[in-house]
Amino acid sequence: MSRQKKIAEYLLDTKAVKLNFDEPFTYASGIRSPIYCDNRVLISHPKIRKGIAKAFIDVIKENNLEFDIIAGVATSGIPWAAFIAEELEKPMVYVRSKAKGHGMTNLVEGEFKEGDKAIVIEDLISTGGSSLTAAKGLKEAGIIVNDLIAIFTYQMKKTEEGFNNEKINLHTLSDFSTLAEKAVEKNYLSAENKDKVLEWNQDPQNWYSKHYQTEEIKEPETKNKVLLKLQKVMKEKKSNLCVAADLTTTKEILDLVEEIGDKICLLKTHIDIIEDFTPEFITKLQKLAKEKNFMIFEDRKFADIGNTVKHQFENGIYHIADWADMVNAHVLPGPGILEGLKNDKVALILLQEMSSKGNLLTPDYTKKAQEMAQEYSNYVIGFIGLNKTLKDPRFMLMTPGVKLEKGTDKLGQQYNDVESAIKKGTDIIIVGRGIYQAEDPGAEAQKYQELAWKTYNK
Ligand code: 5IU
Repeated sequence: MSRQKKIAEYLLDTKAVKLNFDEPFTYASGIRSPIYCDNRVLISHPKIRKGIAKAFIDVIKENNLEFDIIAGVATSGIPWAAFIAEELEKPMVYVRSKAKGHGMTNLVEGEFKEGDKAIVIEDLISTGGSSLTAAKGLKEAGIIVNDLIAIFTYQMKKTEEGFNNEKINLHTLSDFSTLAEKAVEKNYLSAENKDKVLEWNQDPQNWYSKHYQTEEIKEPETKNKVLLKLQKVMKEKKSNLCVAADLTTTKEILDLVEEIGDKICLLKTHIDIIEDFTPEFITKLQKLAKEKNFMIFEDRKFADIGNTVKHQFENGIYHIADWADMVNAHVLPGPGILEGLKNDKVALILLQEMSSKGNLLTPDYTKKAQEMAQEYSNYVIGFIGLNKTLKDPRFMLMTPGVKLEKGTDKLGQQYNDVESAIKKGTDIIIVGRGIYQAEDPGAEAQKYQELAWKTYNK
């Protein structure tokens, strides 16, 4: 068996790499993929570990690679570099793909001389970005880098280009296409799905929608009135921007709305975070909504049994059903929650996905939420989510976790930029801190509005 196949077999046997076309994996970025890779498990299997270390050494010997030191990329490349350096009785260093945030900022740990030649050892190449950053770090430290060896590569288009630009030879012990072949041999993957799986690395962003689009549903004869109004407002104002007004006093919210009201189609509220709520606030907000032509979405995320949510929706201090144009709900409790929230004036938005790290909304859950929406399409007009996996004109997709630039916050929020959010099929972007924390929220809202509308209508 070829080395590439042998290593692919190791990866499949240890489940370091899994392939699944029927139920693709969801990455933290929201990208759906038929391949999931976590090579870190390999170090726990002594025999396989030995086989992989030997394969690394074979590559070094077969290619007559010249080197003085073995450099592991932190953290996953380090054990492999250690096994190799130990076997070859050579010095080892490791290199971070980013400098430490504070204090000593050594990129390269271990001893070396300027002009030393290093072979860089890595466990996985996805785009190659972090490996190349590490290689550049070594070069900046005066180390010569001509070769990098990794266990596995996704064989993305970008990868080759990046390595060529840096003039580094990339050697890999196995790769995506060999793994797919091996997976077919081992009946982990059907032959007919193999080609579809292999298309993934060509265009990861759009792969899922290409292969999993549910059938497109024709324009319905009647639509929910709230949905019709929302679509009308969007067209009139050329805006698919929803601002999340997560401020805690009525004055701050009303001031913000004065500034951004013209730019939005929808204002999202969290009524229960307001410290000085009074019914007059609602009157003022509704007046502004009328003047500035936007709708109000109370992000209440109902999640209880029908009887309880009915009270939470209609009664209590906030009487949400009297003023919101739409509210949202989790489908976790089952259809009873939608029964409890049925209302001819206030439309429902269901959570199909969330933007927060580690959330438990699996692809299967998403599908169930969509099925429930279709069953209750008189009342449900859309989803909160990141990917348009259901194309049905009765529903709009609204995406939170959007900023001008990608990033995260300290509490698990994961931001997409405006363009990627819309490319994933969203109809409305929801922006909170990106706008209300800006120095000039009005001007900032206008930026988001223009960019989102332009991208949406491309
Ligand atoms: N929100 C999310 N992610 C979700 C859901 C709701 O961020 O998955 I469901 C809400 C939380 C907040 C707003 O009110 O959207 C995003 O605010 P920032 O843009 O400030 O992160």
